[in-house]
Amino acid sequence: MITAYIALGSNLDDPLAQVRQAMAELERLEESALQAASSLYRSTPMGPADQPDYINAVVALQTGLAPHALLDTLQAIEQAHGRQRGAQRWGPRTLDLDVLLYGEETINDQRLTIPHPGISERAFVLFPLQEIVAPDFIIPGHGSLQELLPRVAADRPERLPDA
Ligand code: A4P
Ligand code: MG
Repeated sequence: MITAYIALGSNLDDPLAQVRQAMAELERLEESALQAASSLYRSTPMGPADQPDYINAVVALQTGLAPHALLDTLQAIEQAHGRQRGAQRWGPRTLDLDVLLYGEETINDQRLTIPHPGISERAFVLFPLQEIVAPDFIIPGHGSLQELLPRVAADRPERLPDA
């Protein structure tokens, strides 16, 4: 089993419910066990500003699924949430599930880039991640979380109270 970190994001059709339900679905994922889940966060959109705020979270998943099988499964969940892939880069979406990390593996092929290319610059990823990893956590190729967090502190997302 490998520990994979998954980022969840939604800004359409009741984003809080989308993310909560997606977490419940990740809990039931085949060959996998949910190890930890962050709080939910509200964040301002990265990309086009004329879209609703996002709800974001990060989970740690122990999984026996290979990276591409994991991506297939995550994309099936996105589809079940009515995800429509629009033409606009970084446009609004009902549910986005990104593989942030897959153990210590580095992958660069047509379908997968791991670590996720945006991981080290996104406050809406780093703050939730901080909640569920050890203080000395290293993102392979990017450095320690403690080093990265201050650089995105200006964009700190709002942590929502536990439901
Ligand atoms: N792909 C490659 N690597 C990965 C990976 N590590 N995890 C490929 C998941 N997918 C990966 O993804 C496009 C293709 O990326 C997939 O087919 C897969 O093979 P997509 O989900 O269809 O499109 P996307 O998510 O719109 O693309 P992109 O550019 O990855 O968008 P991002 O980076 O996910 O950004 N603002 C806030 N505040 N919070 C957000 O969560 N999210 C986005 C989307 C924009 N602004 C945001 C947020
Ligand atoms: Mg995506």
